[in-house]
Amino acid sequence: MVEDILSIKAIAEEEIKGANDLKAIQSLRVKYLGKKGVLTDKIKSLGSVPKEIRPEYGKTLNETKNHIESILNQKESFFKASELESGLKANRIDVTVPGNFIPAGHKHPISRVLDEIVDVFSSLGFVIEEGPEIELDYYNFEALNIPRDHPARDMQDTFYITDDVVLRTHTSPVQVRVMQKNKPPLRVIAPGKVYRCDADVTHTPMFHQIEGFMVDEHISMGDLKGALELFLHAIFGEDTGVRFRPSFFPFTEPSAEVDIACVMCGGTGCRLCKGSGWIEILGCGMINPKVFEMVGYDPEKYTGFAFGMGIERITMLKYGIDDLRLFFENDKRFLEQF
Ligand code: 2NM
Repeated sequence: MVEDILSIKAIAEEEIKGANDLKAIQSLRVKYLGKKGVLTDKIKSLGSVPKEIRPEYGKTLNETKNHIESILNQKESFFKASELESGLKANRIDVTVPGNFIPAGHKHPISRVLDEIVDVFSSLGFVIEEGPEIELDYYNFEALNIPRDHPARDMQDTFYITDDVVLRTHTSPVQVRVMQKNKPPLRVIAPGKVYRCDADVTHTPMFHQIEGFMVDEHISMGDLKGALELFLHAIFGEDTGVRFRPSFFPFTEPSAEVDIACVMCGGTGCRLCKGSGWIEILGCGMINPKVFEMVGYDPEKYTGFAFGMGIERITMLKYGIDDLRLFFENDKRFLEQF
């Protein structure tokens, strides 16, 4: 009987020796040590072994079981280690290979400056409003006190879609729409694309504008000056000279144009400022009472200031860009500098 066990042991050793992968080891483990395994069966039937040989038989059985278990474990850990090693070899990572280059985009300089302008006015409590680029003649002109015979209405300047519909020539119609819908007090900026039938070295048919206005009781020209001086100092530097000159717009009265000290010569006179030392930067004024009447505000009760500027122009002056066309060519060598 003991011989039976020893021959099982010999066969098992032979089979384990011949196993050449993890799977084979696993099925041999089941065959000998599993629930219904060869050695397990023998252990279960230990009770029916004659008493006289039972101690020796049991001892041999137990030693054989431990021995088989131990050589199975040995071989299993050998296969596991070599499997891990070949896996590592196959999936080796070469950390010296250069990474994949993901080209990051750039904010267009126009967007950058627009964001900066919006930040300054936001800090003064202004909110952003937007409106349609295809606009009714009424909002673009009529409600802004620009009569039918005004030069700004010439076919040369305005893209007409029909007699009553135009591509907006400024963002003022946004302000009119806001006033029509809301009561003062109001502080609003309206950024966006505007269109003029004009194209040469210094004009493109589409450009960007930002206009703003503030309406309440007792708003004065002093409020206008304070807000615009703060704004220009924030964009061009605290030491930049600022001056207001009388001007004319149909939608404001009085109206002014605002100059900053020349960004190139600082005021001594050069090619950029044509010797004057000053650069025109924006238009502004106190909103014309006729505009208030048009939107249903009482001009005796409310006053307000408004202003407008071209973003391309501000961007050119701020960054020393001398050619408008650079904004529209999308040459990465240009855009990457901002
Ligand atoms: C400018 C200059 C002066 C302006 C006026 C208005 C409105 F709708 F409130 F009347 N919005 N924008 C304005 C005033 C715009 O641009 C050079």
